[in-house]
Amino acid sequence: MLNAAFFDTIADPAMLPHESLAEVAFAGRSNAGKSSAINTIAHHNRLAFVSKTPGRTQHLNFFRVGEQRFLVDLPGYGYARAPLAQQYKWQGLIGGYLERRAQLRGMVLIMDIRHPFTDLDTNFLTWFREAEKPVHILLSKADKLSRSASLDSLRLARERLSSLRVTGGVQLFSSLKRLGVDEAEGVLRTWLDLPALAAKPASTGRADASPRATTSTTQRTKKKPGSRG
Ligand SMILES: Nc1nc2c(ncn2[C@@H]2O[C@H](COP(=O)(O)OP(=O)(O)OP(=O)(O)O)[C@@H](O)[C@H]2O)c(=O)[nH]1
Ligand SMILES: [Mg+2]
Repeated sequence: MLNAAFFDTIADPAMLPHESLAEVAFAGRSNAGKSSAINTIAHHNRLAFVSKTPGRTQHLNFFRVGEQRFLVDLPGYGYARAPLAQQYKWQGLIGGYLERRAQLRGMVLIMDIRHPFTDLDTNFLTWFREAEKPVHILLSKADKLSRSASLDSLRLARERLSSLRVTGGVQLFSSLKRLGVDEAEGVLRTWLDLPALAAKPASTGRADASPRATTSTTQRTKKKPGSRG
């Protein structure tokens, strides 16, 4: 399990945390489910701010998930009612961050499974290609479609990605049903050099604990009452 703790809210690129060694950004259209996905993957309620009002996440919100490791909740793009000045600010802050942040290991792009690959998503993906960093797509709110419609959408998304010449994974995801959580967590752990998820007992999957792991998830499980940390 990935345990996240809120770390900081950043509105100015000069204030990005220096102590970060590795981070993964969550991007996507406004209201796509970015904050919900972070909460679900990080096993936390109300960690990242979820809202029915699009455009609520306005800054870069950093969540610490391990020693010097962070998830970054980005403001959504494409909220039509956002003032133009705010949209430009978005481009400046987020664009600069995604382009220049050396610690950024990859981007998780959230797309509502009912409206994937809008022009904005496509432009954003082709723009991010220049960064030469991996992308992992969550087709979110998969609970809104039947299983077979979801699988069709997954297949189409894979085709779409390869036609855009973007190397990246795609998966189904639902915060509501907790669908695809382990798969997404596995990607984050790999990108952040965190220890791999323990294989489930009945699974035949590889059980290789990452030899490069620098932190241990067991490290902070035994907390003395009253102790901090
Ligand atoms: N049915 C369903 N609804 C979801 C799911 N994930 C998020 N939602 C809903 O979608 C809305 C937006 O979710 P957020 O997580 O705040 O979306 P966001 O992408 O962070 O939005 P901004 O910060 O405004 O860009 C909320 O009403 C959520 O409850 C899901 O898996 N299934
Ligand atoms: Mg949000």
